[in-house]
Amino acid sequence: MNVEIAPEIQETLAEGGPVVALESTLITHGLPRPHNLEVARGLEEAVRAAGAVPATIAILGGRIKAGLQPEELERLAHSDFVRKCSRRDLPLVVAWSEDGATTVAGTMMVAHAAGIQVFATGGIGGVHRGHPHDVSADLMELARTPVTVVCAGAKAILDLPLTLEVLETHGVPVIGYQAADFPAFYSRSAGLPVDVRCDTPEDVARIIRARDELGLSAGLLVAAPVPEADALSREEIEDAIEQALADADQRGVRGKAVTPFLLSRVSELTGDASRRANIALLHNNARIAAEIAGSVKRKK
Ligand code: PSU
Ligand code: MN
Repeated sequence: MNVEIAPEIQETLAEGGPVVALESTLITHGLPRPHNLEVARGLEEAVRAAGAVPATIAILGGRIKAGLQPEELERLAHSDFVRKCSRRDLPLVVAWSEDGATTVAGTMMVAHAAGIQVFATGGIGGVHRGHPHDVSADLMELARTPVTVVCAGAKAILDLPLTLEVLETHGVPVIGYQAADFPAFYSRSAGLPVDVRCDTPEDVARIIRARDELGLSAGLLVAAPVPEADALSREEIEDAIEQALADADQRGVRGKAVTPFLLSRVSELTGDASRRANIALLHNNARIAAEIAGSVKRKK
């Protein structure tokens, strides 16, 4: 895969310095304007503040990029014509010279091709509730691409027990970051255990190195709960989720449109509180990913 890597990122990688990949679907399909651009910029700053270089990943005019110029980030945030790109969609945007925003799966592919080992996002895709055959390509990508993804779990719009089962089947270790339970995005616990708890970036770096020494090709999922101050309770969010799921079924929303529909409906129904939680967990994950990237590089 031919990736256009921004000069600052190229230099950092060449020196063996820490780089953190950031996804772009959350900018185009995950958050409403104008918060999307603010958050995209804020996450880049959060990565820098924690000592790493951010690499926001997207496709512009069919060119796959790691690291965007400020005007490129603005173009994505303002446009209505950006294709949501998972593994399946990449050849389509490239062939058609379109703009594309990468999901967790798409971002992992590009990050790996660029030599970036750590990636921060909000929530991964998973198995959809009531639609167990709608399984996000994010899970399959975690099965095959050795990138460490820092997230706040998966949103409770998904079937979290089935999501963890699929990760287990595909050999993806799930690490709780300073937590023994898998988080549920807006809330700190899904009431499901993780495979191992890590309390420091060094702990995670040890697992990354062991995975590499064993020659395993799966990714790692690092799940960090949303910071306490901005967390919502399961009960607070559950009614909105039930409503959003019913609306999606009633309107016949299918395929790649399901996740963006549910995200925007839940956010409409819950307002500021869910958006605050979303932004807080994104910043938290960006910082943790930068610390892990630093730790992986230091021990080499
Ligand atoms: N979860 C969120 N916010 C998001 C997404 C998931 O809380 O923006 C996006 C991510 O880019 C993720 C994608 O990779 O949705 C999953 O979509 P799908 O279910 O179509 O695979
Ligand atoms: Mn889906």
